[in-house]
Order: sequence, then structure tokens, then C-alpha cells
Amino acid sequence: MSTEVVKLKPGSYKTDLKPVWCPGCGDFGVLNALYRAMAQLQLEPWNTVVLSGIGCSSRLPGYVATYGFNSVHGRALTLATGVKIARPETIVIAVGGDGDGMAIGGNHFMHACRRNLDVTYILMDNEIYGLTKGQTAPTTPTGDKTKSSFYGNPEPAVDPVELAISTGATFVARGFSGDMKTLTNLIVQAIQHRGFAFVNVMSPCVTFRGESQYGILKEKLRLVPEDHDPTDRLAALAFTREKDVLTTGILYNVDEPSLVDRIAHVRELAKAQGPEPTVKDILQTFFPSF
Ligand SMILES: Cc1ncc(C[n+]2csc(CCOP(=O)(O)OP(=O)(O)O)c2C)c(N)n1
Ligand code: SF4
Ligand SMILES: [Mg+2]
Repeated sequence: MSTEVVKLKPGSYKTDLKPVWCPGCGDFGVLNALYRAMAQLQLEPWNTVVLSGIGCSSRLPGYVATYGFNSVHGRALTLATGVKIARPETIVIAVGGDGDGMAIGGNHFMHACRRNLDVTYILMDNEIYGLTKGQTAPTTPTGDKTKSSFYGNPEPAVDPVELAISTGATFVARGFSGDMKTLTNLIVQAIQHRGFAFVNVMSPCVTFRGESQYGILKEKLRLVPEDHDPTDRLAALAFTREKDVLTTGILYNVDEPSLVDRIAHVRELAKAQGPEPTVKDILQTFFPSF
């Protein structure tokens, strides 16, 4: 009997759900790059989970034929932490928007970076809250008018790439949803990285930031210089908050023990102590009369 190995194609990862994003939304580019990256790596859908919070971008898990969960606002990385710790062999991909990841989920982002959690996090940065109809986000450039800052955003913006490098992520890249080839390659390398891999994707919201965003961003984009040393943290940081320039590519990439590596011995010690405790056993340590 011969066993035929079926080769998965980008389309193999599509679900029957059709994306409800506005025509021209940058998130289509991110989804397609993810399908291509998954096919390139031949990711096993039964061994992969895609998790998100809430937002237009956070609808993405519904369009990917793996395990997945569209959870609550700002909590993609808390779920990712739980799944990866419980099932270290699973490929965990968290996705979401700039509001989800930098505002309500900002705290979780910082700690996922610091822990060097072994997951890939793709942030679709449209510099706005899209789902709730156009309010200012932490990434909205200073001075830009939005539905909630009619006279121009008075706040300084955060650069998620700078935050990721500063707080301990070991793979940090920036991509553009309009550059499919580079983005696919960045996602492939992020998934292959052992540790917290962060890809900040400039992904225009044509409805609340305007169609001109593609042109505005394209003007600013340039590929990271070939002679950049991605292990040089200060050099990587220099590519953040650049004036009128957005450098794309892998800015930072180092090899450090991931959280999964750091707790491997704990797992072994626990196993050596006998059968795993039940939920009741655990509760009884807090409430002896339970
Ligand atoms: C606890 C909580 N607070 C606020 C909201 C409302 N809310 C839903 S999505 C969102 C922001 C979405 O922006 P972003 O994460 O950037 O995603 P986008 O829609 O731009 O892709 C907000 C504030 C919510 N759902 N839950
Ligand atoms: S509102 Fe913006 S982010 Fe949401 S689907 Fe439409 S274009 Fe995309
Ligand atoms: Mg957004």
C-alpha cells in the first residue's frame, strides 16, 4: 500500500468564511502572506493555533483552517501564553490590531516579550481603531485627525517595534501589507524563530485612515540595509522612530532561551513527583475543606 503525502497549498489553509473587511483593507495582504508562509513551511493545521483579541484584524483566525480563537479585546497574548505552556509542541500564532496589542493589551505585550515566549505575534498596525469606527490609537501619528481627535492627535505615538526590542523580544521585524513577497518571508522566519517573534505590519485602514495611506506609507518605506547586523540591539533600535522613514525587514534577531526552554526542568520535576494533580487537588491547597 502506498501512502501519498498531500502537499498543502496556500489555499489549503482557507476556511469557508469570506473575510468581511472593507475592499482594499490592508489586512487582506496580511492574511494572504500568512497563507503563503504556512504553505511554505507545510504547517500541520492540526498542530497549529491562531489566536486573536478583538478588532477588524482580530477576525483573522476565522479565516485560517487551523485551531483558533477570536477572544476578548487585548488578550491574544494571554491565550498564547497558556496554549504554548500547556502544549509546547504546538505552533502558536497570535494576531491582532494596534489598539488590541498596544493599548488594552500593552501590558501583556511587554511581558510576552520579556518572557521570550515561543510564539509568533503579527500586529496589523493601521494606526487607528478600525472596528469601533476610527478613534485614535497609541500608534496614531501625532497631529493626525481622527474621529476622537478632531483637532489633531495631541499625543506622542508609540512605535511597537521599539517597544518589542526594548522589552526583550528576540525576533523583531517590520513589514508592509502591500509587499507580499517580503512579508511572507518575514512571517516564515518569525514562525521558525525559537522565542518571541514579533512582526509589526503596516496594514492600512482605507476607511478610517483613507486610501492615501498606501501612498503615504510607500513613500516612507525602505528595506533594511544589507550590512545591518540584526544581533546589534542599539543598531536595531536606531531603525525605530525614524523621521519620515519606515525601515522594513528583520531589525533584531538573537538566540536566547525561550520560556518553554526555561521551564522544561520544572515540567520534568513535576513529572518525577508522580501523577499530575487534579483540579480538585490544586483547589484543596488553597481551600483545604474543598
Ligand atoms: C474590554 C473592551 N474594551 C473596548 C472594546 C471596544 N473595542 C473593540 S475593538 C477596539 C479597538 C480595535 O482597534 P485595533 O485593535 O487597532 O483593531 P482594528 O479594528 O484597527 O484592526 C475597541 C476599543 C471591547 N471590545 N472590549
Ligand atoms: S474599518 Fe479599516 S481596518 Fe476595518 S475592515 Fe475596514 S479598512 Fe479594514
Ligand atoms: Mg488598528
